[in-house]
Formats: sequence, structure tokens, C-alpha cells
Amino acid sequence: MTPWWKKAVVYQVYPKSFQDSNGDGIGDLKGITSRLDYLKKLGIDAIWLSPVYQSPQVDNGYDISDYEAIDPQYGTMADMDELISEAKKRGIRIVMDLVVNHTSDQHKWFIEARKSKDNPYRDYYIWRDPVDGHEPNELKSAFSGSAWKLDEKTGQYYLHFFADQQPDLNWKNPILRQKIYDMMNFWIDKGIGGFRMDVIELIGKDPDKLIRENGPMLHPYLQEMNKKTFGSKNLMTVGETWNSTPKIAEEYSDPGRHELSMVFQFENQSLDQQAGKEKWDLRPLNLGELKKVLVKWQTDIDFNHAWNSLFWENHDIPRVISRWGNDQEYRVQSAKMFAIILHLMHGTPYIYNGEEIGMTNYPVKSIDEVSDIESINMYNERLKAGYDTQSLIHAINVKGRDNARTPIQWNNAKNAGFTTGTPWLHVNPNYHQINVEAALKDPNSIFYTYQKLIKLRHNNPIVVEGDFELVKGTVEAVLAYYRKLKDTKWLIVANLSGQKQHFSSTDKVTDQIINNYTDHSNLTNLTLKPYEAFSVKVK
Ligand code: TEU
Ligand code: CA
Repeated sequence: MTPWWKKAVVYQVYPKSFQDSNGDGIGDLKGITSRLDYLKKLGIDAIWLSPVYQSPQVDNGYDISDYEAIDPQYGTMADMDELISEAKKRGIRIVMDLVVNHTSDQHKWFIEARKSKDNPYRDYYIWRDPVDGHEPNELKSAFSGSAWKLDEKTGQYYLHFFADQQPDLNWKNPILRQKIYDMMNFWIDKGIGGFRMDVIELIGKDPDKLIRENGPMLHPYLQEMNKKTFGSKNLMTVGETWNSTPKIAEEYSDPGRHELSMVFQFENQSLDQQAGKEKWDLRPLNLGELKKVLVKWQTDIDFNHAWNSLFWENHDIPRVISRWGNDQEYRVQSAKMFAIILHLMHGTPYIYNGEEIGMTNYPVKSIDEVSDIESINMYNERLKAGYDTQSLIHAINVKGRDNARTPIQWNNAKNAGFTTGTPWLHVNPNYHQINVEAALKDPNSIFYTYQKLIKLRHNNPIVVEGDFELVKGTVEAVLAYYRKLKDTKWLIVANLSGQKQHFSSTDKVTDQIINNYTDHSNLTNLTLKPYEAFSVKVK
């Protein structure tokens, strides 16, 4: 039997920015519950909820100080239980974010661990002596600087692949692993739909050998976790893996290996950065390369023994229409084009909150407007290294994580209906035009394209199971592919560019499926409009 998550569409909620219910300017659980009817109307099957656990919020909740408590800024455990049960009433499952590569430095384990070298919790984390009076080795943090931080009291360094306040857990310790599994079972018992596993590829790390991701113990740990927690339950699990290849993705998701349902892969993220450099070192996107990566992850995975996830956006990456489409003249067309090509592919699609109404990046003018630790640390580090302010702000506007984190634009009222107070992060001023209320009123809005795509997936096995086949010989800016199931064949065609493009096919159209401009009943010598996309049933 096909598991539910193969037919599902998942919607990511970034709680801090979704809906404030009490006027403190911060989104919260009650706010999410109040918007469930909207999500039901969109038609999604599950919500991936970014972290709402107790946290000092150094990294917006990805620094957890108690895995079994709700952060007061988001509400209470009763609010969480209510969200789970209200969602269930609407056929929506709640997938929790599982952040177990590291904790907050305020977690009781770390507070204990740093007290002394022989503290029982010491070995929950990774400690090394200084080497010649400095860091043990050259491992770097994703948030700039060394991955090692000296703890004055005991004179040893601890490992942190992210902020100083996010010490890495020592997965080699079996007692720690069991504590994590107990915590996962606490959440499973609450009736959640599964887990999204933060930077899960790092848990097999071997810092002495400079191994971060894909360490030798990664898969054995996941197999153990599977067995001791969700393995026998009907849950969905998705691992965040920045360094997966199709082969590695198969290792995670082959049902016979009993690890995860699927992983997120990020190969397209490096297409607009200079080779061997960081994401801030920009270069223009080449459409041919984007096409190649998209196709690779459809054809190089054996879907009989693996599964795949599909997404354009999340809370770490910019809005796709601002980045690779057009967020002005062709905002609506390019948003629908990205939706159509992704949602008719093979795999489980994810929608990031606001994507379904075509929310856009919001440029800042100076560093005081930036909230995200990753951007701020990079800015300070590069300023010291002699970069100029203007180019750094430009890079932050193109790639910074705040772009995707501005509050959801619900309506045309003050602060876009997100809060009656002062929003924690600037609301994009384009909310007067771009908001949920306006989208729901307009039958041609991006929202209804997403709604239709979700229905197409639910009602047509070809979208879930059909084979993918690339149409060869198109011009570089045109992506065309078939989905095929038994005698049924759908053709999907998209112009990825803002210029007119040529497309021609001898296929005979038998039905219209979806499009962002007009129907096509004859496919010979078409001139595709900017960002035009359509799908038709063909013979
Ligand atoms: O992200 C992992 C991660 O590698 C990101 O920091 C990534 O490098 C960066 O965002 C790209 O610009 C996960 C979470 O999704 C992120 O929000 C957290 O900050 C991070 O882990 C630490 O938990
Ligand atoms: Ca609030």
C-alpha cells in the first residue's frame, strides 16, 4: 500500500511569522490554530512546524533548551495539544521539527556538562583540549568563525557547527541517544504526524577526522532511531541533508533500510554562488544548470526503492520568484510557473508559508534592519576582512534568511493582519497588494493554482506514481517533461525565462490539465509567453 506521505502535500509554518494572537508581535500556536481553516481550504495534508520548543531564541528556536516544553512566546503545551487535535479534525497532521544535532547552551544537559570534566552530562557534548593554546582544528561554524569555543571554566573547547550557543551533541554516547529517543516517543504519543530532522546528516560527525556530514555512523544511528521510535508507526520523516547525492538519498529513503521516508536535498542552492565559495559570493543563475539539477533528481533516483521531496522555499532560503523568477511585472505568472513544474513532478511537495500567495523578498538598507544571526555574523566577519558595506547588504538582500521570514500577509489592514502590536520583523510593504484576503477574492490568484495542483495530486495517481521522462531537444530556457502511468500520459511545459521562447511537439492533446495563461490544443510551433507553463493530457 502507498504510504499517506507519498500522496501528501506538506505546508511549512514558520511560527514566529505566521499569526500573532495576543498582540506581542510574535506569531504563536493559537494564531496557527486560528488559521487552520485557511490551510484546509488550500488542501494540504500536513504541516511541518518549525520549532516551538522552549528556547532562548538565538536562532529562532533551532536552539532548544527543553524539548518537552513549549516556549512561552508561542503559548503552552495545552495550546500545542489543541493545535494537534484541531488539525486532526481537518485531516491535517502536524510534523514536528526535530533538532537533535545540537541543543541550546541553556539546555540543562549543557548547563550540567560545562560544570566539570567529570560531570555525568559532560560526554553528552564534544570536548577537546586546546592544541598549542588554540582551537583543536580548523573546523568552521556555519555561522562564521571556528566551530570550537573555549569554555573558560574547564579549559576545554566544545564543538558547535552553528552558533556558540548551539553546542553539538555527542551521538557516540548511547545514553544520550536513548534520551533523544524517549523524547521523540513523548511527541509520538501526542499523535503527531512525524518529524522533519534538522541537519540530520551531521549526527555521524567525527570532528577529529574533520568529518561533518555523512559520517560512518550516520546510517546506523538512523536505523537505531527508526527501530526505537517511529519505525512501527505510520509517520512521515524527512531529513534535512545539504550534502546528499541521489545515491545518498536512496540510502536514507530505501524502505528496506528502515531509516527515513525522504530527505530534502539542496543541490540547486549552489547554482547562483561562485564555485568553492560561500552562498554570499554571488553569480547569476544559468537556466540550463537549474534544469539539469531538477531533472537529475527526477531520473537518478529509483522511485521503487527511494523517495524524493520537492520544494522551492523554506525559512533558510529566499523567495523563489524574487531569486529566479520575476517578483514585479510577471510575479503571478512566474509564481504559478514554479508551482506547476514542481507540483507535477515525482515526490512529495512542500509549500513554504506565503509562497502560495507569491510573497517576495524584502530588501533592507542597513544591518540594523537584519535579525538573522547567520547574516549578522557574516557581515561582521567580512567587514573585518575588508569587504564594503554596500556589497554585503546586497548579498544579504539576495540570499539572507530574513527574506523568507517576514510576517505572513493576511490582509490590507495594519501590519498585514499579522499582529495588532509591533511585528518582530518588518512586514513587507507590498502587503497592500499581496495578501491572503486579496488572493482568496481573485479566482486567478496564485493561491488557486496551488489549490488546484494539490487536488490534481490527490485525484490522479499519475502525479504520485507516474514515471518522469524529460522531453529532449527543447531550447535551454524551456523545461518539458512527461509523466506516464500505464496508458496515460501528461505533458508539462514551462518557459523558465522572462523572454518569449519556442516550443513544438507532435503530441496530440486530449485534455487540458492546468496552465498560467491559456489552453493549448495544438502544440506545433508554439511561442511561449514569459514564464508560461501548462500541462495537457496527450496521446
Ligand atoms: O539549517 C541548516 C543549515 O545548514 C543552514 O544553516 C544553512 O547552512 C543556511 O541556512 C543556508 O544559508 C538548519 C535550520 O533549517 C536552520 O534554520 C538552523 O539555523 C540550522 O539548521 C541550525 O539548527
Ligand atoms: Ca504572540
